[in-house]
Amino acid sequence: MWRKKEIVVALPVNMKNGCIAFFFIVALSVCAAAQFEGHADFILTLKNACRTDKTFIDLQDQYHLKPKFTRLLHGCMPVRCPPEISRSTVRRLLESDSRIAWVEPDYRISVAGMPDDPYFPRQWSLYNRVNTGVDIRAVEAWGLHRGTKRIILAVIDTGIDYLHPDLAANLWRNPGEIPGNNRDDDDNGFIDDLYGWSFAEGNADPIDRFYHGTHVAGIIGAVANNGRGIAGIMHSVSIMAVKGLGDSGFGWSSSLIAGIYYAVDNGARIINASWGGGGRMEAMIDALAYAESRGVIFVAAAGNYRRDNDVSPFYPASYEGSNVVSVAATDTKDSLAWFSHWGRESVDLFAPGVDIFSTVLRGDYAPETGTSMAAPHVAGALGLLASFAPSLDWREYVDALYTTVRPLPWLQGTCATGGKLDLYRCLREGVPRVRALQAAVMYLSGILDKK
Ligand SMILES: [Ca+2]
Ligand SMILES: [Ca+2]
Ligand SMILES: [Ca+2]
Repeated sequence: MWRKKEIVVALPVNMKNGCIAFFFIVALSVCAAAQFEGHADFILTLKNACRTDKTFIDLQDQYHLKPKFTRLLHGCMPVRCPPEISRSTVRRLLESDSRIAWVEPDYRISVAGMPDDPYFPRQWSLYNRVNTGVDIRAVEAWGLHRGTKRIILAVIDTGIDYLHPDLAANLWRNPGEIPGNNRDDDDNGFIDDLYGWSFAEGNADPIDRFYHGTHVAGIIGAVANNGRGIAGIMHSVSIMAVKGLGDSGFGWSSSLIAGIYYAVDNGARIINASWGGGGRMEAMIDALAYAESRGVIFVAAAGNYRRDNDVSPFYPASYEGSNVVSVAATDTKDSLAWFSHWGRESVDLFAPGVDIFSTVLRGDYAPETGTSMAAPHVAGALGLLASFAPSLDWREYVDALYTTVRPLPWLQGTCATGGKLDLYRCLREGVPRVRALQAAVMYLSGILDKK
């Protein structure tokens, strides 16, 4: 868009002669001065034979349109409709006009998917302007897809502060449950379970009073582009709050196992487990096998005591099920984080886990460090992938995740894939046949639109 003001300011540098400058101002402003700022209701594209000044004027008169620019931009004519007629009516009229090839909306466009959340510059693991390559290329991935509420992702943790203003809109709400009426309206065995359930306390309130689950939830799905705080990997998602750990960050296997069954039975596609410890348990193996049988992926933190999980397993990350994804942490230099576990066979991939800025209690934000922060990067990535390509099998999501990692040659032998999450590659290259299908659908819908 050209503006008179910009031309006037620029001219003294380029023009020696005031008369010539004046001529150019007039000429350019006649070319395409703006009649109004901001969005148009529709962008009309005129057919080749009708790209004339006469058609430009005739269309305005006939439909009472206000063009954004004073002249046709080749065949393009952004317009505002008369306020007294509904836009859908005007659209129908314009679409049936034989001089117009296309009637399209004026889309809101932003700079390469960069969110407006004020702390986004601190989210180095999503987008790193200085050390490119250490991030997971989230901004590029958001150019492809940003998530949907259809995907339910369970955070089994210390609960979630579901009142946090940067999380509330992306929390799951049980659609069949009426809260506070002391009845199990959806007959799932849990009374008044709106956001999830607290298996740590045995009640319907999975509120976080520690910080940990709230921090994990923000990495996965803090509300993006709301001018507040941070952006989650999924801009839109339904996060289920399952409280299996108590208010000091500890809990019991029994609560966590119950949490897995609850998440699976209530529609979660992915579970994040940023915790571990204790011994190998058949009851947990059963719960994870049940998750697998229902197509649920279980993402677990590899551990924070600087050990080799191949030698001394860390559960649940070390369970063998192929739906169990074990995540170790890298730091801001793409090295193995100083505390992180590793395992040539038993750890699957790396994700950033040092100084990760996310949501905490009382509407606040803070940096935290641990494989607890690495796991939700991967859970969020799988959620975004499942949202982007909803018809695939869980195995295909896990395959896509593993085959698109960014190799870290200096970390070879420390995990099965030898690489770190690359969110952009995961979406772009992870599901080629879905991409082919989507391209075909877009092509066909374009043809149908024309008719
Ligand atoms: Ca219920
Ligand atoms: Ca109820
Ligand atoms: Ca935000």
